[in-house]
Amino acid sequence: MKKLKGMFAVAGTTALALSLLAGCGASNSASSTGKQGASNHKIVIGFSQVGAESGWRTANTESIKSAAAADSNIELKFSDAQQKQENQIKAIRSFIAQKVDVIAFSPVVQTGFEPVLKEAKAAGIPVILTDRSVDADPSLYVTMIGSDFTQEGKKAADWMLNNIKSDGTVNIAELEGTVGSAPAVDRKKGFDEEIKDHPNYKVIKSQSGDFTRSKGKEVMEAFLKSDGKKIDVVFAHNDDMALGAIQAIEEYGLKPGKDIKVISMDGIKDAFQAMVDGKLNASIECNPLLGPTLMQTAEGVVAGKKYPKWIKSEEGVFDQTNAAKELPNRKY
Ligand code: GYE
Repeated sequence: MKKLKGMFAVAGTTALALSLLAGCGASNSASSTGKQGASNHKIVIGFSQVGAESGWRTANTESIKSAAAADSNIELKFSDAQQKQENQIKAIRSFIAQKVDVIAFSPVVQTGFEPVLKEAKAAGIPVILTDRSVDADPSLYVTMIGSDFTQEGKKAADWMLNNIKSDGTVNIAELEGTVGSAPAVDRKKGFDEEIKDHPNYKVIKSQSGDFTRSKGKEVMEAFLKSDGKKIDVVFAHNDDMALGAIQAIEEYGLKPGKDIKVISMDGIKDAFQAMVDGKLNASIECNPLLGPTLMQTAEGVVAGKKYPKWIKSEEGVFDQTNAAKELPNRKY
């Protein structure tokens, strides 16, 4: 498996935002490059969050808010889009009207942001993407801080191919993330690419559970109703949907983790507990602790520093062999 070479490392436990990303001098120079005449002008960042759909998201929001609060040079304007792109576009327009210094957002879906990104560019406000990418002209944003979701999908498939072996057919039920979102599109792509040369592994069901626990449970209930006897593996695009599916499997009278194997992504604490309890088989880590890197990058951008188009996270894979040891160290 190819190892990710990120500009900051998670190494399974801790996010280390390297100071080389933005440089320590950025915060001091920011006031001199800030608005005219305001010698102690703070950098105002307008941030539009996806919503509050998952444990991952809660940790991500907390990381962004606490990193901003810890930086006396930054003022954060935070807006929650409640998983709706239209709310996000409205929030970005309002940040433009307020003349913030930097706009940052985690796009709910990949398409449809070009017009508002052009408006930000015309207003001279730099845009930093966090967590999720967009399908747009890359000159419309400075950088994307986040994970390689295709790689995560591949890791999930590799874990399955190495640990769930069978001479017969392995039937997979897939719980997809939010339709049109980068993690749903790319995790699926990576997983499918990895299993395509293994014809006995078959995705027999695939539907969106919108990254939430309740939707994951609901969709899994429907899968069980139609194909309960056939399903060998659940591949969920995040832990929350897997945790919902685990509940559905139990209510159906089967043992999650044994009768039906469950693989998911994120690596939140609840998923570690489920692995320790033997109900979840593996979770592919996705690092939500992007706050410190976002603040450093925003300061650097205002100070005129240049960045690569993608600041990648480095992440691990956990299963029932190492979950108990890691659980006390989890930060989210
Ligand atoms: O996996 C999921 C959340 O974009 C990586 O969004 C993020 C995903 C994460 O709702 O739990």
